[in-house]
Amino acid sequence: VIPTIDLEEANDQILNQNIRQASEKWGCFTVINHGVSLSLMAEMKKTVRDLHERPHEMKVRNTDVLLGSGYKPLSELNPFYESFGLFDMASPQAVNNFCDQLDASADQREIMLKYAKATDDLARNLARRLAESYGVVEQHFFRGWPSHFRMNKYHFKPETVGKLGVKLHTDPGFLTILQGDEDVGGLEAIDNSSGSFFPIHTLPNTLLVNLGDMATIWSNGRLCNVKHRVQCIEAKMRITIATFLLGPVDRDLEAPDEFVDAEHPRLYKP
Ligand code: AKG
Repeated sequence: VIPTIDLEEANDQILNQNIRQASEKWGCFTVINHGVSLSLMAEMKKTVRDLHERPHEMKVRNTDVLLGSGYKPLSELNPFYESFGLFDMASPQAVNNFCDQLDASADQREIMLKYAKATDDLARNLARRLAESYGVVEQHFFRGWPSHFRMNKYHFKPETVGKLGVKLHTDPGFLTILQGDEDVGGLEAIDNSSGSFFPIHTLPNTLLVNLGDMATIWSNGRLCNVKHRVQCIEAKMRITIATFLLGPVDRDLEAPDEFVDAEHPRLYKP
């Protein structure tokens, strides 16, 4: 149901409006011709799968930079979800540090660096297009905002079918780029207009874009922070990779004046 947007659409205005409409109505959409090559996506998937095979003692070296930003092991609270976390993925030094901790090979390191840059660039490009679509003068409003990388592995088993791998939430940041799992579904989002869940399927060579809480605040309530969750629907291992463009680190986010008028009073006051 959610729109698929071709980022090679030649007319910038049409493209920006498509992004804006999908972001307002659904808070999520898939993109094609997004500039992250099919081979890089596949190599990154394989790298994440391989890094998850590392021994537990090595995985726990992926420690927090900010609270909750590092490795999340399988736990009592969530016995079938584990995830690596890399704070500030736009910094090659942070990516290299992560690779050191996990003894990544030279090839894996190169893939991580390339993929982190490509998806972070894509997230920022989409944020800039949103600003352009509303005529916001400060188009690079996200300058200096960090991005966070999450590499998820779901250990779905016959006994976990019907259970939640990730509970219902909105992403706290501005915008998320997700490389889903083409083989194993389970991601579901809420349709804002009906309140019902719908499944999000992953097609090869596509990426999913989600808008988060920061986008709703920045747009003074116009952009939808889509609610989503992951349900175990079959007993198979599932791997997904998320790039979160977060928000400002040194101040509260305020909607630019372009979003505020008599009909749209300021909703969020820092
Ligand atoms: C998240 O990391 O915020 C997710 O919702 C993960 C989605 C997925 O694994 O499909």
